[in-house]
Amino acid sequence: MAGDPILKTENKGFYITTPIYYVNDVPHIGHAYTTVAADVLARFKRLCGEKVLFATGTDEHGKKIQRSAEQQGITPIALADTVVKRFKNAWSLLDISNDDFIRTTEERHAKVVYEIWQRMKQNGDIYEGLYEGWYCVPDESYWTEKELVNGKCPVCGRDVERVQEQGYFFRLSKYQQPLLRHIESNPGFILPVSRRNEILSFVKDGLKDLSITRAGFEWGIKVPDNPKLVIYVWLDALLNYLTVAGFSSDEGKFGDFWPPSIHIVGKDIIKFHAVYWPAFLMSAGIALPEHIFAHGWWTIEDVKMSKSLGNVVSPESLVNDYGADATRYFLMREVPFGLDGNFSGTAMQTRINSDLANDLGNLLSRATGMVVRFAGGVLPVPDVPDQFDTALQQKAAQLYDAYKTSMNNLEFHTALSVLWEFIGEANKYVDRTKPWQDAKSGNAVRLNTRLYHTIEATRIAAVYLLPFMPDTASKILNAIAQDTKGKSLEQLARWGVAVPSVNIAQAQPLFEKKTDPAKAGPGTQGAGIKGQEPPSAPQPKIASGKQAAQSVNPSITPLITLDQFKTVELKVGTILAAQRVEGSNKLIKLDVDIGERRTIVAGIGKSYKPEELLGKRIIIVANLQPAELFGIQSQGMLLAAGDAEHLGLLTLDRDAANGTRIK
Ligand code: ME8
Repeated sequence: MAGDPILKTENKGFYITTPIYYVNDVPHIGHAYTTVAADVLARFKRLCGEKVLFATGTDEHGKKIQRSAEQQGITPIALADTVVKRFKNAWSLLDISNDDFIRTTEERHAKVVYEIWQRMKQNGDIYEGLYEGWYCVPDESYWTEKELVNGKCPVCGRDVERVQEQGYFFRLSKYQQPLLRHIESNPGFILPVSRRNEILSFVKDGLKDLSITRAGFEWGIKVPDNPKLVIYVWLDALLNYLTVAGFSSDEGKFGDFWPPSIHIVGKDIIKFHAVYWPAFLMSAGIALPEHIFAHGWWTIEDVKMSKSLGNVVSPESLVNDYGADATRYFLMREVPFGLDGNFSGTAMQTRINSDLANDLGNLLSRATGMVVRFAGGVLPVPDVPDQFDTALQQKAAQLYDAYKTSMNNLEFHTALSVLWEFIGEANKYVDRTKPWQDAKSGNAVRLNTRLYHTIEATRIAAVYLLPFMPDTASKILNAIAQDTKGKSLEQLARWGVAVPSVNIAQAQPLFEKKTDPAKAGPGTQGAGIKGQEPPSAPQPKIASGKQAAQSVNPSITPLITLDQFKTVELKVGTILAAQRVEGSNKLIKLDVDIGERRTIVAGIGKSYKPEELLGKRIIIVANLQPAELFGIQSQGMLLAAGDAEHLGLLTLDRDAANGTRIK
């Protein structure tokens, strides 16, 4: 990439944050994504020798948490305490190296909130007033009548509540122009560019003052001098970033780390971070963060993740099924950071088998194996390099710039892709130079150089892997008896750092290949049942977009009566036309005759080519509510069984007219 990278090495510490997650729900793959990305960056910066403060935590106040606790018959703090354990456990399983874990119910945080409230008030930015409008509890956000879509929250589509309450407002409108100027003169402030444009147009449209208190419930930080009101949970939550940095408690730390180098958030909460947060900071006279990066959204097997669909993938199940490092690798490699992603068990399995077990695993295995077989398990001292050796050295030198620039541009997938090109080159080096022939012919000079170069390339690959797969990288370095102590990336990336004459044994395989089709599916949590294991064998499933994720564990599927079954209208149909849905590798749009014409979008694209489907007699659920997939309305779903790549369509073994109802 041309030009300066986004993240620069500066004269201050590198302060990186994730959002603080709500405690009404347990952690899932979405939270894991943000947290792993932040962790990768934090580890990278530490490896570069920078001083890092990396924080995550939990957002524990507000109506949503209070309501969730009430529904479970426990106090909000009891709920928070339980869920915090789940988050901390998930982050420990995923090897997250956070320096702080902030909870907004901590005393240190309340102090900061009070201090900022006073500053904003002194600046004349807080005034009393009546808020009248709508409130979305799941998103903890205010909406005007005009902003609602069909009377629902424009962001999450859920019900909103009418609110009419006396409270306090923040003069957000006063900061419209200063904010606009800041965004315009700092192109890297909001990233990626699509989000920057979105926020620019939002701010240009005008900013209304923001209600910053809520009445009628208890669970929050009380407004100073008016304890009947609690401070709006987003004001409370955003200030966590100040608390962590030691604002008004640890001047030295604050001086070292403020302003934040980067806030990593999901695109769902960019408005809060790129509009409200900087305005609060301007009002309090505090420097603004350098970058706010909003990443994309993950779906599961092309379906939106939701508790009601029972397709929520937990970090625990991912680690259990695939291991921490493979999960971290998949999340960072599969999707360019900033774009939406899709989790699929099959894609995960492919990454493990091809990238990790084959490419990386093979390199370590042959590097150590050759030292054992041809050099008695002692790493030889290299001799003068020939053209093959220097070519490999040059690839390693080029990797340094490409990797570092990608990392500083938050292009994690590119960093991994250039690293894998290098791993590929190292494997090719062995294939081309055939050290076993030198062993056979007794050419010790050449052999020693080849063995050293193969180990050195393996070491360098492991160094670059450290931020992404810390455990695997350490295993590799241990296997080749090399360490990284006290050295920065720049020093470690240099050719020739591997210490010769060390003892090396044949390394154990790093990754087992996954061949179990049952593991190809994501480890979903059963609807409402936390931590339930996924079914151990492929279940019959309904192969249409949104509904595909409803294949649930049989042990949690309740029995139904015949009358209930009869409410499902199953009909015979014939496929008249089929074409792939652009942008999806799984979905096929079908034109089906069931006595009338229906468009059906089905997730069968990995098992069937469109042309194979023409004329097929199929069974469809005809009275399903239409669902929109990739902008196409699907008017029913077809029945199929098997895992994503081996689906079989349910069909008839005797003829029946199109539209015949199945009894
Ligand atoms: O919003 N794909 O907390 P939250 C990718 N407490 N990322 C996802 C995701 C998905 N499907 N689902 C969630 C809050 N995330 C507030 C934040 S910060 C001061 C307060 C990630 O528990 C993503 O990072 O709803 C998103 O922004 C965050 O979880 C929302 O977490």
